[in-house]
Amino acid sequence: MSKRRQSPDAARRNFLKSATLVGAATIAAPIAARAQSAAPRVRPKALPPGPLQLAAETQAPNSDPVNQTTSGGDFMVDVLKTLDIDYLTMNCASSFRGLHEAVLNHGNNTKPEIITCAHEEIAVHMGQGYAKMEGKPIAMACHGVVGLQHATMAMYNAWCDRVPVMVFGGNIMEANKRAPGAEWVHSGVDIAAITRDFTKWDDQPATLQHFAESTVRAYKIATTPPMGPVMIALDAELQENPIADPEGLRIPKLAKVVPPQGDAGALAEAAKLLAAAENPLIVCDRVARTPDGMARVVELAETLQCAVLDLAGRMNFPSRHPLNQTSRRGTVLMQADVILAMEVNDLWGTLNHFRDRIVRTSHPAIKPTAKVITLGVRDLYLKANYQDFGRYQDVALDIAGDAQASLPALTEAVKRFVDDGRKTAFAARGKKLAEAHAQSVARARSDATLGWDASPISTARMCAEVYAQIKDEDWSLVGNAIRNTWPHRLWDFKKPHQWNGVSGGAGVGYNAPSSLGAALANKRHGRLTVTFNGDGDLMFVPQTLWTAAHHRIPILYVVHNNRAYHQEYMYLQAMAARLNRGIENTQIGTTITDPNVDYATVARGFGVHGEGPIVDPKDLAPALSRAIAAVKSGQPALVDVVTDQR
Ligand SMILES: Cc1ncc(C[n+]2csc(CCOP(=O)(O)OP(=O)(O)O)c2C)c(N)n1
Ligand SMILES: [Mg+2]
Repeated sequence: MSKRRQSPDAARRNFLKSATLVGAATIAAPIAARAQSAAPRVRPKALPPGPLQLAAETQAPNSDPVNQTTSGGDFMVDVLKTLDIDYLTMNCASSFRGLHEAVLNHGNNTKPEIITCAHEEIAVHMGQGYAKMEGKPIAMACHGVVGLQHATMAMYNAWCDRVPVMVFGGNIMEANKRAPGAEWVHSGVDIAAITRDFTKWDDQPATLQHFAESTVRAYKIATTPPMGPVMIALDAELQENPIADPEGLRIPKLAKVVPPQGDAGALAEAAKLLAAAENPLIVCDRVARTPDGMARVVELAETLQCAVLDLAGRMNFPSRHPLNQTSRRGTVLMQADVILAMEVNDLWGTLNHFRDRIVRTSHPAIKPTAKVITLGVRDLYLKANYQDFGRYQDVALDIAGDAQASLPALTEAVKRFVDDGRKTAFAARGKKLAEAHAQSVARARSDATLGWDASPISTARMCAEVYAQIKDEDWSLVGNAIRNTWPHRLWDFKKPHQWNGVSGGAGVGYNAPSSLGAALANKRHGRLTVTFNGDGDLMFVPQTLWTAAHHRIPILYVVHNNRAYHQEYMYLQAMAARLNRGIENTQIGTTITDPNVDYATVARGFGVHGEGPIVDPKDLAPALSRAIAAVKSGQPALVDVVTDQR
């Protein structure tokens, strides 16, 4: 074990040994006598404990600690430390108690530091939000079988969003080692099986050396574009037992993975098409992996002076950049003669109009002659079962390669095709686009005033009031509520950390915990994290607020409280209207009323500063101001804003 830290925890282990010997000497004594002894290991509770609890509280474990100075978990922590993993989000469980104990006492609860979550879905979603903000994964640990079952929807969101999360699930591989009861029902032959359709890779190491190699491999696979969650099943005995052969263990080195760049010839061909086009269009979705990504998209767009349609899967393009034509989506798609679609998740869905309100119909959103070029890693790793790949779209040139990594070469190639004549034409095009952009911004400002004084409060006013109070801070808007609407139309997004995309799998319950994960990353950088949180989303995972308070993670939750699963409410109304049956009944099963939820009280119950419910728009600014003051002092805060729209 050449790379292992040399027993920084020897003192603890020695203490444990001597404490245990004291305990062992008392084992034969009657319980009553032991309870009176001068220094019981743990004071029993006032209520009569059950036999197992009594044994745990009054007796020392009777075997291992006497001789055991290391655990496999210690080595596992050493492996995690080499991967620079900042946090381990988890809900505690005996199937990974070996790892848990080692993180605390061998690893000193740093790198990783434990973040306690009250649901495994929260733990994975925190990892998803963190990775997109910080550019690297954290670890998540869960109980065998049942904890993993809770984790799965969030793993699916991370998979669809192409985000790396390292998931560790406890298991007891050897049947003869399982205690009757929970240890049997929480063990499996292959616990990762239920996650395999939405992870990039998984393994169940049988030895510590195997653990080291597979964990480093898992990290490498997870962080190589297209990224995704990975899963390691952790045998309990491997974690808990002493390290048999410390000198024989070696932690492999993680080499930095260089993302794949598109073929140079293909990029040159794309450049030629783009440079010659009358109305080239850049469509970007999950392009920016690092802070550099946005600058590279800007450089290409400015070189071409062309329209950019930002699908906002990441922070790809400044919202106020004159070439940003996202608000003119229909127009720029229809005008385009060459379209460069970069890391677009659903290309067909982007290039076609689809209606499902009456009967399902579709028609193209682009000209039949438009040439579509794709650049991305989207299709380099697909799985068959879950249909997250969308309908097949014809394209003229399909370049496999990480868009961010390929952009400098593409931009250089475009520059080679630009002579003075093209430059003049490009400048004229850019000028027209800038004018159209300015008009869009003016229209957004005027649209936002519609129903300005209405109560319940309009979403436009809610967003504008929040922006008015944070715009001079180093803000970061995260989460997926109100995606790509008012904030992107009204706010000045220009820094890489000001947005981190959406859920991926549209699994509700993403917003609250992924935003907290992003806030955990932002905390280190002193940024003010804000999220608009759907009430339906918050009802899935309200206990996220406790984690925010417990770990002192500053974040402003603005609850977009339309007292409904409003999207579904609208779908149901359309369905009833289609059948001419009236919409009177459609609030049944779709609204969150009777009783109305008082989220400010819920927040306070979890130790979070709570404001609201805000019904009158004039009460909003003072409530936000108090909440933001709390956030700036390092606390989480929530403002419940009663709205009536999506
Ligand atoms: C896990 C899960 N359950 C159900 C749905 C269906 N669904 C889609 S949007 C939505 C409403 C979410 O409510 P809220 O967060 O309040 O957003 P709103 O539509 O009201 O803006 C639901 C239930 C889903 N996408 N994911
Ligand atoms: Mg709602």
